[in-house]
Amino acid sequence: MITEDLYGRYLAALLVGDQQACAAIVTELLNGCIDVKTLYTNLMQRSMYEVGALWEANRISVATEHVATSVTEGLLSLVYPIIFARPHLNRTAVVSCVANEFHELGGRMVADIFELNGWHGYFLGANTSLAELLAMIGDRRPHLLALSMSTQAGMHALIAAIEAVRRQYSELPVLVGGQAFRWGGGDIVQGYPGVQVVLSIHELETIIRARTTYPAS
Ligand code: B12
Repeated sequence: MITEDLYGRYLAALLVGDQQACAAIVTELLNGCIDVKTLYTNLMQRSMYEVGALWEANRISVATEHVATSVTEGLLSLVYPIIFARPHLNRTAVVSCVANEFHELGGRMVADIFELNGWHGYFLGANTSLAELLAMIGDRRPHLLALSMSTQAGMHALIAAIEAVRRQYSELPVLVGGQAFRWGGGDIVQGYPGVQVVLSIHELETIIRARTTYPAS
């Protein structure tokens, strides 16, 4: 369980870039069998949002924010033994940020949630060009496409991606999410057929499970 005290200790360690202290806290939570979605949202996402607010208020430097991001990215590897142990069920998702979107932590977590649920979650990372995205879809023929957007400045690129995907892969369901939608814009993309705005990885997991065929036991 993530108590306020534990969260406070984690944030303090993150802000000074003490990855050993952060790793010890994450390991303790994983040993206590914390749900990965809870770990991602209530510890990592929450602390990175707080890092962003501190940076915006000029209370920490850009360098401190970069270190916190780098430490958080490294901590995801502690979850991978759990992810790698999950059997795969022959379902595939392509997960990507659109062109000019450099925030990649959320997208990586989304790919992990697919993997945790037995899907192959291919994460293309930050700033993926539309041509590369379309080529990967053609290559992997995913059952779902998930696009992540953190700033509303990315809306043009997102719309361009949705329109191109709709033209070339008319049946491919597209999920879009990320904190850009906290500030609106969901109605714009929701108007496209087969496109759904998904606001959290908890909601995402419900969608994944509804689209998974489990082997008879
Ligand atoms: C780290 C960071 C950066 C790093 C990113 C590095 C990296 N490797 O990712 C760098 C330095 C590149 C960066 C750059 C910029 N940033 Co920045 N950044 C952040 C920061 C501090 C943390 C981002 C993060 O990792 N969050 C944690 C993740 C886990 O949360 P998340 O992305 O929301 O993802 C979760 C959910 O949204 C969901 N999710 C995400 N995607 C999807 C997709 C689907 C399909 C689903 C279902 C769910 C889902 O799942 C995740 C887990 O729950 C945020 C602060 C914040 N509030 O997040 C600012 C923030 C996002 N940045 C901001 C800004 C302004 C910028 C810059 C414009 C700054 C500048 N002047 O250059 C540039 C833009 C660059 C670009 N073109 O993309 C603003 C955006 C404000 C706005 N209204 O748009 C923020 C909010 C900071 C702030 N408070 O002002 N940034």
